[in-house]
Amino acid sequence: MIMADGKNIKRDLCLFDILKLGSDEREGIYTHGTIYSIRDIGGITFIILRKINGLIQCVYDKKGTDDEKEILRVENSIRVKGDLVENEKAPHGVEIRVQEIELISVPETELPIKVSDNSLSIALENEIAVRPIVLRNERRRSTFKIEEGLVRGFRKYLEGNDFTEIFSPKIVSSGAEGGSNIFKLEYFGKKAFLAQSPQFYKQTLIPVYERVFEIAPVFRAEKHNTMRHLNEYISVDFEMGFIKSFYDVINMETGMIKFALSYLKENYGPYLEILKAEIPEIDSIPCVRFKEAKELVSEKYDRPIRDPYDLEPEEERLIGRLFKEDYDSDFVFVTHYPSKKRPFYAMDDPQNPKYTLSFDLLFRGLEVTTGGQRIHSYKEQIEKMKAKGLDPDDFESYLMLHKYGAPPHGGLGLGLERFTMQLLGFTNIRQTSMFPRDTLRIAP
Ligand code: AMO
Repeated sequence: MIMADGKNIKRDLCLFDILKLGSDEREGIYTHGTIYSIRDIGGITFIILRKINGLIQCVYDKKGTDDEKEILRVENSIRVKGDLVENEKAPHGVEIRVQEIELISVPETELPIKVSDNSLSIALENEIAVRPIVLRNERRRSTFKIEEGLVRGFRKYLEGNDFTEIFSPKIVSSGAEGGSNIFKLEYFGKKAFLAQSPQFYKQTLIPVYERVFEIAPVFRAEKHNTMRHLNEYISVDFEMGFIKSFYDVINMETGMIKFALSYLKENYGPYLEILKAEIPEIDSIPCVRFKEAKELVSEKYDRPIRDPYDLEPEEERLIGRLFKEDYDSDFVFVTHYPSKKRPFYAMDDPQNPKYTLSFDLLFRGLEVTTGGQRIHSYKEQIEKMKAKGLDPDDFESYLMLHKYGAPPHGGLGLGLERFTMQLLGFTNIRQTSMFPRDTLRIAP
């Protein structure tokens, strides 16, 4: 009988192992990978292998047999034995002089596009249809490694600040964010929805854990295809209790972003280099009130204020530009959004209830986060629901939070794909969603 003991998980040398080999360990090494590209120069074959964390060059003195022709094909998985030698022109400054090649697996057919092309000249629409293979391209692979790095950075920071990680249901009985962008489900004869956010659950867990976070998919039935909307995206949510004001949430987010960006720089250097990503330096982030931000932009760029209750995409861009020009900041917190446009759980500003104790974070001119302080008093919450035309009976389980007591609390939701898109200087959110869901697509 086979008994799994969790011990036999060794593999051939990975790229990082290879780069660490001492001068006396470089002969007769074994490694495996998939052939990314092949170049033939004067009878010598240069094979670039795609490995777990990057590319490595293998040099093969071709003998030209039919067997070898079979082995040396793009996307074949192979295992090589050879000596590691230095070559400053090769990726990472080393190459493997191959002695033996073992063929492990062959594709059924050739790739429809050359995935090793750096520029990958293919329109985004067409690219998404063949994402499963385009992801094999180093630039695409790096994009999603960086996204992973961001998530690891956010998670590490929140764990370090005593947040408990939660996993809330995505099939829910009521919408948390209001509006019509909610997917309806048929659930064993009952009305159900796909969660627009983990809002109710993260608040519910405040009296339990005081600080919670979740990084998970959420669903929005956006009916239009835009550069910044997906129908399913990854929301980085946190919620914290015993806050003195929503600036505690703003400060926590500033700390989280600073940490995640340094974590990226420290641990994801090769991927950032491949994409020539410019990581912003942050010391502190300016905060400006919604109304003032609108007026500043209107004055500086001579633009009429059209919608007093929300920011138009162009206004967001201009606020971003203004804070870059005047404060050299890639980020700006816009605070005190009008109550009219904020959900029913947002706490109104006692100084002026037309506005809320809430904020958005703009990164290079695009909203990447919404957050704020929540209502924790039962009576206040019921009143605000009614004022917004909602029936408190539809929110019975959520209202247990208020009914049975909760400390002042607040939190936020950050759109992961939007954040990555801005960080990498992309122009379409589909570039940072591995398998995007929009009105046109549920596959791949
Ligand atoms: P909100 O609805 O503003 O707030 O969403 C929070 C953040 O999620 C991102 N986002 C999106 N990303 C891609 N596609 C979409 N369709 C999409 N919609 C939103 C944005 C946005 O800033 N519960 C609150 C958060 C909170 O207050 O804790 C919420 O979900 O980056």
